[in-house]
Amino acid sequence: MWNFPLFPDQASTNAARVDALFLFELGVILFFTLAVCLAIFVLVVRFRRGRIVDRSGPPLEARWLEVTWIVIPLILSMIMFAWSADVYFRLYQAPPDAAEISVVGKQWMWYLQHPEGRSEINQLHVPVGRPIKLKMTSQDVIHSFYVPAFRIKQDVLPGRYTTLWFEPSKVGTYHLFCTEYCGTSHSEMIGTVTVMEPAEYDGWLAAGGAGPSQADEGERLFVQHHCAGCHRGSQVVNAPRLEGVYGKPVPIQDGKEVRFVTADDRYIRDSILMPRQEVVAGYQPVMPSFQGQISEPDLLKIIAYIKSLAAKETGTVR
Ligand code: HEC
Ligand SMILES: [Cu+2]
Repeated sequence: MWNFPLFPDQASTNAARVDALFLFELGVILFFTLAVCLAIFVLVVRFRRGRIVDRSGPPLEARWLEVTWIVIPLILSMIMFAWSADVYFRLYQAPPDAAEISVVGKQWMWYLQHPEGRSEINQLHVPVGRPIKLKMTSQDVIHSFYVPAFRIKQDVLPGRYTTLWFEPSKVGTYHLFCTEYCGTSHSEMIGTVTVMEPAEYDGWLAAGGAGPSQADEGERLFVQHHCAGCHRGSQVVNAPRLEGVYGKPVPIQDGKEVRFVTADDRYIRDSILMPRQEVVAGYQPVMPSFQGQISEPDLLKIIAYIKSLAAKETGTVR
């Protein structure tokens, strides 16, 4: 038989929801397009020049008609609004237990790193049935991460983190595309997502060797860039300790005012690259900027390390 699929595989938990909404909207559009075309055709034929029909006394008011063309579109658009809002929230709110994978786009490839430390280029391996959250940024221009089989797509921007999540529901290999024109070899910025059985996936991770985790690599960088010299209880510089800071509100000196900012990925990234922008209340702005000295993948590792410190918030002195 012919193999001419109109839709890519439905390989994530949300794929069928996206398709159902799409088909509903397509159906509404087709119905009204056909209805309008049919009406035009009938009227053109019926009232064509030279045809003898009653053209006298056109009705000037028809309340039932006006009510119909207001109420039906109103109901239809409200259904579309509520339905797509529901799909939107499902697509953009990652469950809290999602495993976080880092993604860096650059001309012209994708670099990905798993929390366990294993990294990949233009390939992503994930276990079936587990929610995955991608934390994405770009090293140069705007890219866009697109996996049609999962029905997900998100711009990847330099200087900012965007996220995307999915739960693969079907074992297989799927296309990964960059879908934002990003220069000469944009068309080659493609890859694959391989969805595996959990046991197989664990084997795949283990096959990467028992290397350091992403957070452990971050700790090594933290020492290498002399962050530790100031941030682990220096005698010379008064710098805040970073244990437990991740995810918490931090007091920022803003002129004479103090405002609170949540220590999320964005905040930590900016603290490293633009330390003068948000200075922690009670501290001197002595931290040097690391702009241009730490690559995007390394920044993600350092953030993973600082985040891991939040987990073991025991106040242990290192
Ligand atoms: C010369 C000492 C020094 C070095 C080196 C240094 N920092 Fe800092 N850092 C500070 C000081 C002082 C502050 C508080 C004032 C401010 O916000 O700028 C700070 C603030 C921060 C904050 C915000 C902390 C909070 O409680 O909100 C983060 C995150 C941070 N540094 C990470 C790093 C990382 C990562 C490195 C290494 C790449 C590093 N720092 C290197 C002195 C330093
Ligand atoms: Cu690209």
